Amino acid sequence: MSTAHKLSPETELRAEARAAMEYALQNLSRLQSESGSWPGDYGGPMFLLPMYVGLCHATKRLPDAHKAERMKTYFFNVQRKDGSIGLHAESSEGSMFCTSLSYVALRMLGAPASDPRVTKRSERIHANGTPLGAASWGKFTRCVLGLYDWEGIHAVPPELWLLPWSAPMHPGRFWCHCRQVYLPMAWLYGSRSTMPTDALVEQLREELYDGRWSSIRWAEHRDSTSGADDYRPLTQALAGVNAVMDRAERLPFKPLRKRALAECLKHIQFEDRVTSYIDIGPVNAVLNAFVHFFRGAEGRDELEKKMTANDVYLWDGHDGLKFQGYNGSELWDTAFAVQAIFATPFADDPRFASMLEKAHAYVRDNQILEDVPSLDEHYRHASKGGWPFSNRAHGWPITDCTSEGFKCALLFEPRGYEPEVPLELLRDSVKLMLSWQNEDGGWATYELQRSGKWLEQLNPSQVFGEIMVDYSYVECTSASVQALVKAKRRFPGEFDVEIDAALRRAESYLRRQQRPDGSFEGSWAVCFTYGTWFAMSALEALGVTPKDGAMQRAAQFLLEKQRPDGAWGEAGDTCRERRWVEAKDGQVAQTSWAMLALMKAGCTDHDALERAARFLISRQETDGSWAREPLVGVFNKTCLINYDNYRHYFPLWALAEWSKH
Ligand code: LAN
Repeated sequence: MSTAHKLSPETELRAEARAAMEYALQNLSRLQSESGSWPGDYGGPMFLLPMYVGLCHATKRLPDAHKAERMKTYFFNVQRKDGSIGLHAESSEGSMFCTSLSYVALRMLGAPASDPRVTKRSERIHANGTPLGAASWGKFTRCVLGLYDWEGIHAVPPELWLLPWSAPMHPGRFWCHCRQVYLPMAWLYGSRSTMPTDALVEQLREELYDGRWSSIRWAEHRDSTSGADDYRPLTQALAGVNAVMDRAERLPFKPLRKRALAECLKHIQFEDRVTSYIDIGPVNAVLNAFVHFFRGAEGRDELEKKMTANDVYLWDGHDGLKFQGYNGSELWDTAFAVQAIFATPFADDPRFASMLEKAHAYVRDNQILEDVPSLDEHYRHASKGGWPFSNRAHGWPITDCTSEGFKCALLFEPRGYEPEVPLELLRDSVKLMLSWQNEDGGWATYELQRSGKWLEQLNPSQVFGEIMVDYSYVECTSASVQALVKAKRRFPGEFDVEIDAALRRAESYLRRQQRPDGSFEGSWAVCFTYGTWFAMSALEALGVTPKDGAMQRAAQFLLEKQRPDGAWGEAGDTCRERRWVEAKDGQVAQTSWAMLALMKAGCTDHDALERAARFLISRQETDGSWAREPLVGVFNKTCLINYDNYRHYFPLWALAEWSKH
C-alpha cells in the first residue's frame, strides 16, 4: 500500500485486518465442498484406528495396499520418540492402551515384527509390563481378537439392559456415548465372542506376552494398570460392583442371558437403523460391526451395511490415514463459518454470495426432520427440528449444534436464500431446545441429565473422565441461551413465558460455573479461553452489562493470561489437570476465543485487543489460511481431537468483530 506510511498505526492495522478478512474469505471459499460444508480432518484419538483394523482383520476385509500403507504411515508419524503411542496424537506420555493396540494393528497391516519402528514399540510395551496393564477398552478389544482372555476383564453383563427404569444404574440413564459403547460390549461379552485364531494371532500372542501366553493367570490382571492408563483409578464403589457382577458371571446357569442378549441386539439394530448404519460414534461403529460379524449368516447383511458406512470415518490427512472421532464435523463447522462470514463487512459482497448460498443449503438440508420411532422404548429424546454435529444421515441431534444451526437459519432468513427452513421446523427446534434444559438450569450434550454425578464413581474406562452421565456444560448452555434469546425475538409472544423462565435459570447456572479466578472451564476445546468465550457470549445475550462483576472478573482473567506477543496459548494438559497450563506458543484459535470473549465482556483495554489482532494477522499465510497448530479440541478431559477448520474461521470471526469494536 503506497500510502501506508501516511496512516496512523491504528488505521493501518484496521486496513490490514480488512485485507486479512478478504483473504480468509477467499480461502474459505476455496476450501468449501460442493455440498456447502467445510470437510476437515477429525483425527486425534489413537485408539480408534487400531480397533477398526482389528475389525478388518477379523472380517477378512483388510484395506487395499495403498490404504494399508497410509495407515502405517499414520502410526509411524504419531509414534513418540520412546516408541509409544499416546491416548491421542499429541499426548505428553505414552499409553499402554494405544501402544499395544496399535502394535497389533501394525502387524495386521503387514508391518514385520523386525521393522525397527515396530521393534521399538514392542520393546516399549515390554519395558512397561506387557499389555496386561492396558486400560479396559484395550483389554476388551484384544479379547475379541483372541489376544487376551475373557477371564482377565470384569463382567459387562447384558442383563443390565433388563433392569427396570427406576434402577439408578439403568444403561438408559448413561450418557448416550457411554451407553452406545457398553451396549455392543455387553453383547460381545455376554456371548464371549472371539474371532477364530489364525497364524498371525498365534504369533501375536507370543510377541505381546513374551511367550508366557499359556501360563498367564488372567483373573489376576483384571485391575492391572500401567501408569499412564490410570487417569481414573479404581474406586471402592467400582471394585464392589465388579466383585458382585464377576461372581454372578461365575454361576453355572444364567437364566436371563438369552433374553438379555436379544434385548441388546434389539438396541444395536435400532441404533444402526436410525443412523443410516453410521452409528453415534467411532467406537460403536466398530463394535456394532463386530456384533453382526459374530452373528454369522444372520448378521451378514447388516455387517455389509456397517462396513460400507464405516468408510465415512476414514480420513487421509497430512499425517496419514486415520479413523476419525465422528463421521465429520460438517454442520458444526458450517454453522461457525457462516456466523464468521456474516460478522465481516463482506457478507453482501457478490464474490462470496455463492459460498453463502451453498452453506445455507447445507444447514437447511441437514436439519433433522423427525423423531426416531418409539423413542421411549429406545431411551431416546425427541429429534425433530434439531441439528446434528455432522449430517442428517447420522441423525443424532445435539443441543449446541441445534442452537448454532438455528442461529444460522435466522441469519439467512432476511437475505432471501431460498427455499428457507420452514417456519414449522424452526418452531420445532425452539421446542426442542426448551425441552433439553436440565433441572440445574444448564444444557447437556444430547439428552437430559438422567442420573447423578455419583455414577462417575463407577466409570470403568480408566482413561476418560466424566463419561457416565450427560452433565450440563457451559458451552451447550451458552449456545442454547443465545439461540433462545433470538427465538424470542423471532416468534414474539409465542414462547415468551417458557423462554423467560428458561433464561433466568440458565443465567443462574452460568454464574455458578464461574471459577474463583474469573474463568469458565470449557469441556470440548482447550479450555478456559473457549469456556470463557461461551460464557461471555451468553451473558451478553442475556443483557448483562460490562459493569457486572462476572464480566469484569472474566475479562481480568483473560488479560492476565495474554502473552507478550498479543496471543493466548493453553496447552492440552490444561484439560487433564483442570488448571491453566501455558503452551509453548500462542495459538490462533485460542487467541480468537479470548478476543471474542473480551469484546463480549465489553473490554476497554484497546491495546490488548489490538495486540491480539496484530498477532492473528501476522500468523496468516499468503493464501489466506492459518497454519496447522497443536490440537485444540478435547473430550472427556483427556483426549485431544482435531478441529481442523477452527484455524480458518475463528481468526476471521475475531478480526471481524474487532474491526467493529
Ligand atoms: C463430540 C463432538 C461434538 C461435540 C460438540 C458438539 C462440539 C460439543 O459442544 C458437545 C460434545 C460433542 C457432541 C462431542 C462429545 C464427545 C464426542 C462424541 C465428540 C468429541 C466426538 C467424539 C467423542 C466420543 C465420545 C468419542 C468416543 C469415545 C468415548 C469416550 C465414547
